[in-house]
Amino acid sequence: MSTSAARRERFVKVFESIRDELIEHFAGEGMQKDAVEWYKRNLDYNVPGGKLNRGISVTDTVEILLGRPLDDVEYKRAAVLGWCVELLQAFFLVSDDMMDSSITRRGQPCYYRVPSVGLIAVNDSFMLEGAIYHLLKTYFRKDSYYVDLIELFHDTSYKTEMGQLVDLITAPEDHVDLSKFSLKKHQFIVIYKTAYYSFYLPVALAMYMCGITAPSSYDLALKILIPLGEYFQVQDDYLDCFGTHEQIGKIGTDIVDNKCSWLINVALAHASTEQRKVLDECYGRKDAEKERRVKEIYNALGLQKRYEEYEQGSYEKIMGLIETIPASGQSVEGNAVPLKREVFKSFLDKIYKRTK
Ligand code: GPP
Ligand code: MG
Ligand code: MG
Ligand code: MG
Repeated sequence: MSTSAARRERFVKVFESIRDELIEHFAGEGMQKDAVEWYKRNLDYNVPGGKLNRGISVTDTVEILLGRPLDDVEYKRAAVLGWCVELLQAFFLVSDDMMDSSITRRGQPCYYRVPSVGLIAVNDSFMLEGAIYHLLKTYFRKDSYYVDLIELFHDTSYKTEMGQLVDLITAPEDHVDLSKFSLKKHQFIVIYKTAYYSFYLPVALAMYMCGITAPSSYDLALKILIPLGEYFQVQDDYLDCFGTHEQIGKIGTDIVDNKCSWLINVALAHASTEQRKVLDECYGRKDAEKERRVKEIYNALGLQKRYEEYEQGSYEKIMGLIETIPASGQSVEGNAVPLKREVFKSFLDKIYKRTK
């Protein structure tokens, strides 16, 4: 397998051609010149600038499942699916940043904060989503699994929106009530808002493309990928507070936004009566000094160390789940190829101990 830098470069090359195809189609609808330019800026600003783990996982998984390098046509199709995941992610992030009142994303101002954009970002986010279905139709219309791909994108988006809803209503701006938080609620939120679209979606897309049809294979993938996604969002919650802006490309807002984050739940479980009082007074307030006092308590409670323990435990748990797959792969009648451990190991390796 090629190096990760080479894989990234090959994947990004495909974005340029997809973007040009989308723009060309857009212009072909008779759209005026400034609208065409607007759409191009939307795509360039919001789609390619991230870590691309989700998108590249589609091409990596197809390669692992087929057990050989992909030819140019196969690679392009797998990469189109990968870019569809990245478009979905861009759609979510543009709108999430408005809902979370975030400041920066991927080292640049959040899209809605670009002066000429503002609330037009709402429509622009819809257009990023629309591009997914346009691409699926262009590239997969004739395939037996075309409807499976569409359904998968629809079902996954719906689940993510359900998670986002609970994330938002558990964090009202005007009313802080920490007794409403729990690790159980946190788990529900992160599975729905992150795990399905970030982990199950890319692998399931690759599985459809490789001729895996048995529902039991999708169940098995889900059983491993949901805990993996949960672990990933706990990392995101941790980095929101303890990651630097240079590392994560964004400024954390979870404390000020009153979010039901992993950190506050662990802090609540270990806080003394006095510390609890400070958390009640300072969490979820638009006040930098209060935010600092919450962080002080996080430090006093040794949350960095507790996180490292969680990280270790998650890794072992997920490796254990991966090893429930036979070493030779899971072979099911009707599937064109077996489901392999390496699919999940390669995904786990991409995120284990990440700092960005
Ligand atoms: C991550 O939450 C979850 C999402 C980005 C999904 C958003 C879903 C929508 C339906 C819009 P987060 O707010 O912790 O992410 P970040 O830390 O990157 O802002
Ligand atoms: Mg959010
Ligand atoms: Mg956010
Ligand atoms: Mg976050």
